[in-house]
Amino acid sequence: MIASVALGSSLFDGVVARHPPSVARAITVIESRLSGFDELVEEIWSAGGRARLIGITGPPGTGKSTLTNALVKQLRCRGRTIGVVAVDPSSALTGGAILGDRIRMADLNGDDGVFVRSLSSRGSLGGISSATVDVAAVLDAAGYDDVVIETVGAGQADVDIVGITETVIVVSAPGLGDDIQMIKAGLFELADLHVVNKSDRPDARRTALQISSMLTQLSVLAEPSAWHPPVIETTAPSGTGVDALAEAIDDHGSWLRTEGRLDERLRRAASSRIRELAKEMLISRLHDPSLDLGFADAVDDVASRRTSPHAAAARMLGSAHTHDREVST
Ligand SMILES: Nc1nc2c(ncn2[C@@H]2O[C@H](COP(=O)(O)OP(=O)(O)OP(=O)(O)O)[C@@H](O)[C@H]2O)c(=O)[nH]1
Ligand SMILES: [Mg+2]
Repeated sequence: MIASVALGSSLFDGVVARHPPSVARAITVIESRLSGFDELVEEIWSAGGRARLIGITGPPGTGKSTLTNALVKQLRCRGRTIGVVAVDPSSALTGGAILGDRIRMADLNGDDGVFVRSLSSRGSLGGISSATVDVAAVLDAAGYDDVVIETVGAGQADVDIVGITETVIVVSAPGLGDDIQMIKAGLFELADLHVVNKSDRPDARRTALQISSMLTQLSVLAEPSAWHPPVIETTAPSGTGVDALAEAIDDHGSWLRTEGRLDERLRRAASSRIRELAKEMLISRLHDPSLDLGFADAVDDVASRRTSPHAAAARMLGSAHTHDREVST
């Protein structure tokens, strides 16, 4: 116990000193819930809150990783330090995509103002969205000015991650169906900034115009002081348009602050995080064989129609709750 506290403290000192091995180790401790986790996570949380969290999402293959790379370089030129969390959705399928991301990120290697961490969709306790948020919190505590989180726009995980970021960039690219994919995934309305990447392709302008016209339609319904998401065209490999993207991120940040909207975002982030973690904890308790929640009895009662599944589930939650109180006192 004492050793794990000491481990947590010294590790934390390393994190706030932005010592890369300590940052990497802290991420592992948090991701895998290793010894020292509880103390570390408290320290990390109280030290954080200064970084600008930027989310980059969008349908697969639109160029998010390439754009992240270009944006990081652009932000570095502006004198900012950056932590990157890249969630690789396809690694579970191909095993090779992470390597692809690493290669593209390779030109950032050797710069101690940049720290890149890839997470695969599997292998993280508590799920990918939870791991991503925790990694972002470590990078924030480590004092990186910006923390860029790249996820694929395909599911709830993205919505959760979007919920914690200050500025959400939704990346699309020209090509049949990309805009439809974005709408299907519920990403369109989440965007603070729209990027149409691959603007070197001939149909890029048309995609940008489509997005602009959808935004114009939506803006009719918006409140007068609402933020109007700009549409920025980029070519990520050459960095074309990425300076305009960096400007737009600044503009959105200024808008949040002058309009007093930042607090609203922080509260939204806090509530989504607490709900998510409470759900995780509840689920892990329900599956914990060392807790006697009366599951076997409940199965008997429900199967023989003595109890409805509703009442049985409620009873189990009740006992999970009681048990929790016993443990904590
Ligand atoms: N022509 C062109 N190709 C691009 C551009 N940006 C990225 N690409 C290419 O598009 C492909 C996908 O790029 P990624 O950056 O991996 O896209 P992604 O959105 O991160 O992909 P996932 O993470 O798998 O969803 C790669 O072959 C890139 O080289 C661009 O601006 N123009
Ligand atoms: Mg990618």
